[in-house]
Amino acid sequence: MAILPIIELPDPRLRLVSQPVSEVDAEVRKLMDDMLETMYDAPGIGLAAIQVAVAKRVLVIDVAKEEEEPRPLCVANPEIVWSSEEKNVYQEGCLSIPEYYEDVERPEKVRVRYLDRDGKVQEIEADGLLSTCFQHEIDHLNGVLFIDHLSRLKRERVTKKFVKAARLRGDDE
Ligand code: GNR
Ligand code: NI
Repeated sequence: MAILPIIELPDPRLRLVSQPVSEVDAEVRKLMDDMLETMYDAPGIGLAAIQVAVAKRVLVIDVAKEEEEPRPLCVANPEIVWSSEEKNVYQEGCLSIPEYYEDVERPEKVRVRYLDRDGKVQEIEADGLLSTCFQHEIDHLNGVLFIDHLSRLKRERVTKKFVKAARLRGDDE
């Protein structure tokens, strides 16, 4: 297993639409395992493959609390097949936008169909933090970031901050 570097705003790769995997083969399983290790190390509760610069529709999630047994979910080609009319607000953060947190409103519950680590079709109904996390990660697969759900003022403010920080670091030289 390996800890992979996480790309950050304003890296343009975060805006790519990721491609479905044709099957969950050994390469995809290795990606899932490396992503889990990277996510636990960060630490975070979810990670999409594009955050480690791989444009595949693969994500990992573990919303278990620190005192609970780990509950890793390995997910390929997820599809939201139903979402509730009821909405919920959660304060979100993103490993690709470090140290920035804002409230985001999303459907309270979602039903997600996906392929698991064994390539088996699974369907799960998620609520609470798990629902928020699935929606946040599936957004990443479509090049969407949680700041896209905020006002233009907030989004432009945080984007400019990260562009400036990248410039000061000399990222594009
Ligand atoms: O670690 C994470 N925490 C989090 C908190 C609220 C809503 C979504 C998330 S996902 C985030 C990790 C991440 O950036 N995944 O893409
Ligand atoms: Ni994120």
